[in-house]
Amino acid sequence: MAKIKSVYSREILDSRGNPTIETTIWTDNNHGSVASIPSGASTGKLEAVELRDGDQQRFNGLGVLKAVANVNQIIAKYIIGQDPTNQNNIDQILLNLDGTENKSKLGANAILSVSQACFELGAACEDKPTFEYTVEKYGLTIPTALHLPTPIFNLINGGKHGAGNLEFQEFHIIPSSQKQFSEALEIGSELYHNLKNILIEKKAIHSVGDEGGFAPNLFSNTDAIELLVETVESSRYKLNQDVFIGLDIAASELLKNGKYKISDVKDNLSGEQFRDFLIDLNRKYSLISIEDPFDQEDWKDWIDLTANIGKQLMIVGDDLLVTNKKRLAEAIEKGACNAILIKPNQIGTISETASVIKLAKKNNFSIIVSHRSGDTDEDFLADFAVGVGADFVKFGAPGRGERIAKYNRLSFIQEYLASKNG
Ligand code: 2PG
Ligand code: MG
Repeated sequence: MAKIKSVYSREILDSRGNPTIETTIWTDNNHGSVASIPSGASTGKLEAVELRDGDQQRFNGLGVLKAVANVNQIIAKYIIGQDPTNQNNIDQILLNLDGTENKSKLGANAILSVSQACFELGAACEDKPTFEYTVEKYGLTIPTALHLPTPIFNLINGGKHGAGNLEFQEFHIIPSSQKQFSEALEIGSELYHNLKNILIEKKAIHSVGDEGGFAPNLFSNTDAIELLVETVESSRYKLNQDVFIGLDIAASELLKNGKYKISDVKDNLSGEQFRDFLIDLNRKYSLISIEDPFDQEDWKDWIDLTANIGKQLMIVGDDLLVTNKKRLAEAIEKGACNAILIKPNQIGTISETASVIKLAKKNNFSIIVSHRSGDTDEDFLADFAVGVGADFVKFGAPGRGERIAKYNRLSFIQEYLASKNG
């Protein structure tokens, strides 16, 4: 059995140019792994704590030297000597060392960097690609080249990720799940470039936002949806057959004094009025998913919307569920949504993430494994998504290196599986 010989963390930069943590772990038989941790901008209130230094003299307070020191000076000595293939044991050590409900003592960024690096190291020690190791560890699926997670491409970035005048955070193009991954990627890339040309023709801004999608200067969220419709219609694909439209409203960011404020309508909307607005949008565009349609505490409207149209499309809990088993159990009991966004850094360990996925699957929730708006060139999530049998992955636009790293890894996995099966 290989044993962990060294654990070393350092501060690196993420795709927004902000500091984040990277941890490298070696075994005594010279296997190594490196894990870096992403960071959100529209974060759920109940996410595990991302530890930042708050020292305004460095990186505007965003430094992560405390998290780095927590790994190097506190966590490392308990992890050294452990078996990297015993993930439950590793994660239990991390949970015990932290001892808080929300990982505020050591920081979820510090904890996950170790949990994830150990996980990848376990795969290396067993001489397996990480996705195969995930399958073996959690037994949640048997992947094939034909049934990889369907990519959700974020082609227009609004909200906190965009230029400022679109309130909805993400406007998605989602290829049909009938398509193989390679074809889905081709569709995403072609539509991304078509959209750019349309924006240029309209003399709209076509620079990109945090997740690689365009961040244009439009008048309303409906205008952005119309642009996606036009993009698909000008292509060789058929809307609502080859590709579908989805949204991440990130509605917790929209609520002002109990009302939802959007540029599509003059008056601020109550929860019920906003629900009717979304039902109308769905009637008009046959959406495939709406993520975070309401504020994270607005259970009533979540329940109403799911009762109304939950049979027709995915109602996805992100800020509502924060990859947290207790929140998910509450949502299941209340019938508040039917799909879950999975972000390991919302909860802080790989074991806890896997157990949330298990509960969601048991209750027939659709599983969407997701990046963060501040991310790194890390491709771990592609393997993890395949290994847990996610239905979808949300890795941003087919543009910007940190998004492409994950899509390219999926395409490698597709080829690898195809060559093995045939
Ligand atoms: C989201 C995510 C990722 P952030 O809301 O779904 O797209 O954004 O990482 O800023 O929370
Ligand atoms: Mg979201």
